[in-house]
Amino acid sequence: MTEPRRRSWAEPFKIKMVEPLKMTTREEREVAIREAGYNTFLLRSEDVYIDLLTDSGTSAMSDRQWAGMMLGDEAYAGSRNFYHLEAAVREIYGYKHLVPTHQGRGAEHLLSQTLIKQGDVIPGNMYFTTTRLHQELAGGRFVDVIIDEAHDPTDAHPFKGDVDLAKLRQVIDDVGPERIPYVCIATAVNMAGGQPISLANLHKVRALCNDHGIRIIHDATRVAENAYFIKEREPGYADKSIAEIVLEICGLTDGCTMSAKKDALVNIGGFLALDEWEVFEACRNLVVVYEGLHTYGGMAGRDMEAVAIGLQESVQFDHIKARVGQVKYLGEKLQDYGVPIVVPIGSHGVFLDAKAFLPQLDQDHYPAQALAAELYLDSGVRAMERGVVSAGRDPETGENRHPSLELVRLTVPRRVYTQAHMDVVAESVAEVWDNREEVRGLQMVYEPSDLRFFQARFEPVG
Ligand code: P70
Repeated sequence: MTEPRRRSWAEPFKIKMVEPLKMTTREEREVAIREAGYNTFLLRSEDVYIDLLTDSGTSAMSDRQWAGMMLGDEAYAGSRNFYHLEAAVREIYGYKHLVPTHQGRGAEHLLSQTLIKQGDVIPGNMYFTTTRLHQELAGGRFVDVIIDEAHDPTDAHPFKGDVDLAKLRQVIDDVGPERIPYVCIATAVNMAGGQPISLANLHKVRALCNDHGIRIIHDATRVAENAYFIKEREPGYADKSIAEIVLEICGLTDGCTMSAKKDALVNIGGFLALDEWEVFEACRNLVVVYEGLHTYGGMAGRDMEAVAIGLQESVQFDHIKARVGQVKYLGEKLQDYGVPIVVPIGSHGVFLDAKAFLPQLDQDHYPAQALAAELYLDSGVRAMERGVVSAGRDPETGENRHPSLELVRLTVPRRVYTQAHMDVVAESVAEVWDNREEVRGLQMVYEPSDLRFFQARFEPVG
């Protein structure tokens, strides 16, 4: 018997337009990162070689999406593209009513202001920065009910996005269902490292919420990526299509907030989708105050068309396999170098475990922030801190939150970089890994009040 020959896979597209990248010297990068206050958010993108800050709004649109941009109906009211988008959301996600917004946090804002009252509690499978802030601004308090495994970067649980039902039951018992306007369920949980929730778990969450008459609102930002992991890992789903799995997930929830800048492959856009008429109507009333008319919500007609087409593309198997496959390729390279990363490798990026990478640094010296700056210095690769800076301060005590996950996210934009770019990234991380003992910590010298990670400034300690 001969061994079956290895069969490689490649991207299911070819490249029609290119954007040249600027190369910089280490001396130039030293100046750039100092001027940016050692915060990769404050770098000029011109000074970045491979930009893995985020997968948000950074993906490459398809020729069909670009063609759709030319079909933008820029009427103030009743744009044709709105109806296309509404039809796509109904077909792919199955939610009844659509409120367009300029991006994900616009949807979070409308939903939080509509459903949350002072003193309410919103359980969720790990916080997300903007989501939690909007819950807090509306007078609510977020409570984490994700399984413990999600907080351990070394635990290889296949569904680290799962809800711990005992924790959720406890919150319901403690505060009472009337204080819980909804449970917030994210797919491909971002802050856990792009970790999926299983359908088995979501079915149980639904049953528990049904027992108490509690809604579930879904952060659908990366639902197609979650669906891919379900198809790969969850018994009984191997023969289901990504579209079928996405519909099943959405069918177990009452509505969603969506940043279309991720799964839906556009540079800007988002929406809120809801099954309940009354909640929809209340949000539709608010959208005209904060975003724009209810048939564009801050998006141009052309943007809505690109989202409608991108949603269709997001559930195509070849696309999602290559997308998640490229992240896995990078993650496995890093594992080969012995670099500590969050396992299992996530959906939209590889997350370096900065505590294990830089054990000499106390969390109050911002190891993830320091590591992201060091990586930029080495090669011009831009990553994002996802640790103590991102976690911010507790609004009640004013103290820094100390999350167990202190991570640097190497986020892979969709359809933008080649495997060769991934090789360069992996080699740069390996270089920093080899010289890790020399990396120094940082101190914060400027701290904005909200979402501080975006604009905070740092200096190296002594
Ligand atoms: C990222 C981006 C955005 C996002 C998300 C989930 C699961 C909602 C949103 C908000 C951008 C970002 C946002 C805050 C901090 C850092 C980066 N995530 N839910 O890079 O959507 O950005 O469209 O308002 O991931 O992960 P939007």
